[in-house]
Amino acid sequence: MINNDYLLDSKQMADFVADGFLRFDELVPKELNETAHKAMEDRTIQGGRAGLPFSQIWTQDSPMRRIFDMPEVQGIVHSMVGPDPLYDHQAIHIVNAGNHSGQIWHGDAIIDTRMHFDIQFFYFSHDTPREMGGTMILPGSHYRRICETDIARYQNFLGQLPAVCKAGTIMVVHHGMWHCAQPNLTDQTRYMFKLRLNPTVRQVRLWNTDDVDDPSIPSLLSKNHKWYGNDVRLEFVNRIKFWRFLTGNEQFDMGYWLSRLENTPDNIAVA
Ligand SMILES: O=C(O)CCC(=O)C(=O)O
Ligand SMILES: [Fe+2]
Repeated sequence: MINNDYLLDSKQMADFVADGFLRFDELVPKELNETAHKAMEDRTIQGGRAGLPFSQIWTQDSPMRRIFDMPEVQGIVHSMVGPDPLYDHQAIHIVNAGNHSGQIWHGDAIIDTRMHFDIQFFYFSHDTPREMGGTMILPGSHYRRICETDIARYQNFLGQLPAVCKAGTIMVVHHGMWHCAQPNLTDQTRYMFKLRLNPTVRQVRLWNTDDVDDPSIPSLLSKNHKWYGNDVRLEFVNRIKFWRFLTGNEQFDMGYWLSRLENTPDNIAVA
């Protein structure tokens, strides 16, 4: 049973709903980062078959098992995809030293319009300064469901965010997030460990909901990432729908955005 102290809170979930990601700086301790980094260099990290219970994937002594068994990481997993998620896939993403070209912008899937969502962890075992890249993400892109490289013609977006970070940083992103690897101008190989998990339970109120009625939630859900121009109202509606899905509160609105669209009276006027 997960300790409530490690679950995410409603403000963090609201940020995830608006931005499509959460970032936890220097979460993993130094010794584990070094062990994981070495295992990535030596290619000794085993994977597993897609669709198996996540708990069955790594042996107890695997550095990845040790990292993902940390109560802080378990808390993130539980809050997003529940107690017994499925393993989807993992990848050790490498950008070679002196690789001056970046990856094209993409999503990691075909068009996937589920309200239910998978999560992808990006784990950085070593310091990742800007000249080493740091996976670029586009906050707020997760509702624009694309097929893989549909967006590849774009080079840069207003508000794009490189994961420039210290060793031990973990990001968790919604499966719809647009992202791409960056050039590595250093003389060191850049590693990023990615793990995708699927839920096995309805994703409703899996986090610590003590603060679910916090007055700051509507403003957290009202962020404007600006790259979508004047379409922020569309994003409000997407977020309200997702917040309703996550909380089970079918009445939730901020302002009158979704309620207006739902106003389709059936009663016939009588004289
Ligand atoms: O290496 C990275 O930073 C991202 C890689 C990636 O997103 C991919 O290959 O799908
Ligand atoms: Fe990717």
